[in-house]
Amino acid sequence: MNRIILALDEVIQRDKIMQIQEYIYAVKIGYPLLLQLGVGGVNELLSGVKVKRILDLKLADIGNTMIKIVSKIPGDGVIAHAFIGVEGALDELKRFLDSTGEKLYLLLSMSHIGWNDSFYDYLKDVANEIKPYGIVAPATRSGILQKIRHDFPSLEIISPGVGVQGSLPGDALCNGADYEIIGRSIYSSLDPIGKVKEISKLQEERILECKGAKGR
Ligand code: BMP
Repeated sequence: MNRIILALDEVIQRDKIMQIQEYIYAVKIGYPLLLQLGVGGVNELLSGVKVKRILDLKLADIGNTMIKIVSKIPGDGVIAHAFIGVEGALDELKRFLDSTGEKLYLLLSMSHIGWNDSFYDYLKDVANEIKPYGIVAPATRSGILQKIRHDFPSLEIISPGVGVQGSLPGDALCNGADYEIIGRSIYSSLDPIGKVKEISKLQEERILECKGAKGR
C-alpha cells in the first residue's frame, strides 16, 4: 500500500512524477510551487498524473476569501488551518467543498518546534463541529499524533515532518497516521524515484516492527 504523499513545493520533472506516482498515494501541491508555475503551469506539470491532488494553499482566512482561492485550482482535497474557527470561515469553506466534492483536511497541530499544543482542545472542538474528511498532524511529535488518532479514530490523518524535519519513515504510521507527507527528502534527491522506493521500503519495515512490538 502506498503511504507517501509527495509534497511538491518545488518542480520535479514531469517524467519523474509520472514514474513516482506508482509508489505514492497523492501529491500535495504547495504554495511555493503554485507561485513558481502559476495555476496553468501546475496543471500542465501534473497533466496525466493520476494520483490524488491535495491543495496546500495555507488557508487561514474568512470563508469568502478561502472559497475564492480554492475555486482557482482543481484538487481532490484542500488543507485549511483549524485555528481560524467555524462561523464565517470553516463552515463556509466546508459547505463549498461539499458542493464541489473536494475533501477538507484540517490542520490541528504543526511539525515545527515552536508550535504550541496548549490550545489543542479548542482545535479539537472545531474539528468535531466541522467534521472534515481528514486531519494534518505532525510526524515529529508522537504524543500529540497518538492523541489525535485517539480523538478521531475514523478520520484520515496525513503527517508531515518526515526526513529533513527529523522523523524517520514509518514512525508516524506507527503512531496513528495513514500517510506521511514528504517533500525535500524526495524532490531534492538526485534520484527521486529511487528515494521514494527506499522510503516505501523503510515504511514497510517500520510498520512490521511496530506491529510486532504491539503484539508482544
Ligand atoms: P518537507 O518534507 O520538505 O519538510 O515538507 C513538508 C511539507 O509539509 C511542506 O510542504 C510543509 O509546508 C508542510 N507542513 C509541514 O512541514 N508541517 C506542518 O505542520 C504543516 C505542513 O503543511
